[in-house]
Amino acid sequence: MIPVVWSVATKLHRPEREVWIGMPLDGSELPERVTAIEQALRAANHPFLKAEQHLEEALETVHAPELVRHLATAYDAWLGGGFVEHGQDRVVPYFFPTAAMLGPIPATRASSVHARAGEFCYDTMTTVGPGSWEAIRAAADCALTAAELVLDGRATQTYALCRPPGHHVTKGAHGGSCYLNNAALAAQRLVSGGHERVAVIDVDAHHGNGTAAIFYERPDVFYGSVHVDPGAGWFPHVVGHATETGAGAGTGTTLNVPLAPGSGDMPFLQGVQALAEAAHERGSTALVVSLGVDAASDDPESPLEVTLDGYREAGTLLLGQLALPSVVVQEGGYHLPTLGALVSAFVAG
Ligand code: SP5
Ligand code: ZN
Repeated sequence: MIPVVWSVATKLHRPEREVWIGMPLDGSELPERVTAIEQALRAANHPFLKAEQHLEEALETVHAPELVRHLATAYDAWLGGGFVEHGQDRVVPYFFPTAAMLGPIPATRASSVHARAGEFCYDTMTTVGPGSWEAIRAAADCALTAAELVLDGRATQTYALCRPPGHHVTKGAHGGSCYLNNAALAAQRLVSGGHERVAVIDVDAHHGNGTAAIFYERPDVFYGSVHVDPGAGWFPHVVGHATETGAGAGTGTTLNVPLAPGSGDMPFLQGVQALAEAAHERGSTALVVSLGVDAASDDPESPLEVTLDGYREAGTLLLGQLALPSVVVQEGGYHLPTLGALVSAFVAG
């Protein structure tokens, strides 16, 4: 059995639409995801613990204060800006001040929220609405509490039922249905709690570009990910390649295993095994698993075709065989009928 850290507030974020190539599509990262996972883990008799609230400063161990402030205030600013009257009831950026746009000119922060949103959010899918901030905070609280349970010795392995997910969030920008980087917060908490070498292993179908960027130049936190090849046209499109291995003091502490669409269990599990070996070889004393189950064959957001048994075996490799003090952080997984069983199979493994 594994203690499950959760918060009912994670359901308050309701992204009813995500704007993709300019079209408002139905949201995929829904509150019902929490209910589905909760039901499966309760049925399997895992004990449930409520997340403890943390101060906003705890979020700044990983994130720029400006991103935290933006997320905390954007929806109220949107309400005050008249955009609901224009027909948009969620914060959606329309303007992106990219490095290429600015060139050498020092930019100021945009005074209006509809322009400012594009400085902090790098896509149009990841909207902010009523209740989003409460859920974002609650997800971070789940990850931090789960890490603290491990640090206190109250559990050796914990599962944080985080929602919204987090692995696409960098120090200063969010996207990919993510707002704050729950896994990076857990890893940093394990470091500050005394673990000199922490490994983050990411089995979500997508490359966790946010976690990768946060730790890219850090020698103390290894980031390893198995994911659908971004070069084959999949989010996050421009990073997540095997050639990215860290830089500076973090040279050699990043390992990406991109997979071809449709590749199934075998390459996925070989990738997980390679990541577990790398984490072991560098003397990691604690593990964070970014558990996305969107690599599953019935998931609408990825083409990886991993089975339920594949996820169970991945759990055996990472929690059973690597057997480090571990915090499992929920990331993606969008097929509600099988979501709970996939998460349950991983932790059972
Ligand atoms: C945490 C996580 O799994 N984030 C996933 C982010 C990737 N989302 C990309 C969505 C691309 C558009 N999806 C619309 C599908 C239309 N058929
Ligand atoms: Zn994903």
